[in-house]
Amino acid sequence: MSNRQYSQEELAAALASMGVTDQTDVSRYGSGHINDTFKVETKRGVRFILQRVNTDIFDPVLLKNNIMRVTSFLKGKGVKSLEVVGYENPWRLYAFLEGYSSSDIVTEPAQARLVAAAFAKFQNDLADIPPPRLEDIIPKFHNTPDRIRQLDEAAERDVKGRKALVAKELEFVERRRAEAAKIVDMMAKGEIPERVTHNDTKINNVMLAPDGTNVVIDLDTTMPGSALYDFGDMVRTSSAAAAEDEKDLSKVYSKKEYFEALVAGYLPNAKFLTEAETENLAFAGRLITMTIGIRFLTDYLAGDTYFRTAYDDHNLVRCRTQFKMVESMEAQAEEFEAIVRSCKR
Ligand code: ADP
Ligand code: GN1
Ligand code: MG
Repeated sequence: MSNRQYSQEELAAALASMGVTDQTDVSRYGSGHINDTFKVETKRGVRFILQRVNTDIFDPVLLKNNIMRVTSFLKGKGVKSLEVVGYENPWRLYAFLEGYSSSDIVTEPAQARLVAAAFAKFQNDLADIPPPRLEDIIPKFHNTPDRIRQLDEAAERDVKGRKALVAKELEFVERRRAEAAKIVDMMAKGEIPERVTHNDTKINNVMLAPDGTNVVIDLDTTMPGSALYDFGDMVRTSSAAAAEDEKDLSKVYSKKEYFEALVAGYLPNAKFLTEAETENLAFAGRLITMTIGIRFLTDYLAGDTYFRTAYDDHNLVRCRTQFKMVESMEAQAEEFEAIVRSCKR
């Protein structure tokens, strides 16, 4: 997505539509790839997060419906969550989570443990949200075979003439096609259950406070899904030794002690997991990491229309980082499986 510019008048009108007229500063905030996020300071000293929802990606009406249902359900349960102050599509205003911070990379195992416990609790908290089923806000969001289909299409069209530059990456995917359908197939056969999941459990979507409390944010993709993809995306981002877009691939690998901390934080708090789910936790890390890499590669081939990018080859750099992470997880597969087995006991 291009970095759309907003005039102060446009931002002021959005804020006014949600009752805020005393802002002293409105500035870009955070490192999300999808929405346009701003921090708002006011004369009263109260701060807000202002967001313009990416309407190229989300149906804003369905999204608002999901967000209002999820946040009010959690609030009713006394679970600290995003507090919706105003919602006038495509704009919305959240209370600023004072005292909490998010990071793009884990720096100690204890942090990975907290993140995994937070997402397990999130899944648990939403397990009994009353019907109707939440909207599939982005259909087939974590459907790896469908993501490969989209990659094939983008490579076929090759609108930017970039296909020749990514032969190695396409080959990487080719070699792993056979295992791509494992989770969706298990779901289709009823071997693993559908749950209400977050679907974007990357490290910067949970805010932590120094006292260890946390708030799960970025609820846009909270919808029916698999706990496996949720755990897998924690492995992708919270076991990584380097940033998602690190160019020096020698710095990119999956840290065993962070993986161990993730399992230790997740399993005791995700008592709902079935045997079949537990058995596939380590595999899920590899699969979603490949899937996100495929999405970055697809966007690179399609001309960078989906993820926000900061420079020309940004999506390609991100793809290579993901694929390096996959290789690192593959190399440690047996050790990771053993960690899950021993933690389960
Ligand atoms: P995106 O969908 O683009 O990733 P997010 O909703 O994750 O957008 O927001 C981007 C970043 O803004 C987050 O990673 C976090 O650092 C910050 N952020 C979001 N909501 C809040 C909030 N309520 N309080 C403080 N910071 C927030
Ligand atoms: C996007 O919104 P953000 O930056 O937290 C994306 C995720 C990807 C992630 C990769 C709605 O997450 O699916 O895993 O980038 N969100 C959407 O960093 O596509
Ligand atoms: Mg986010």
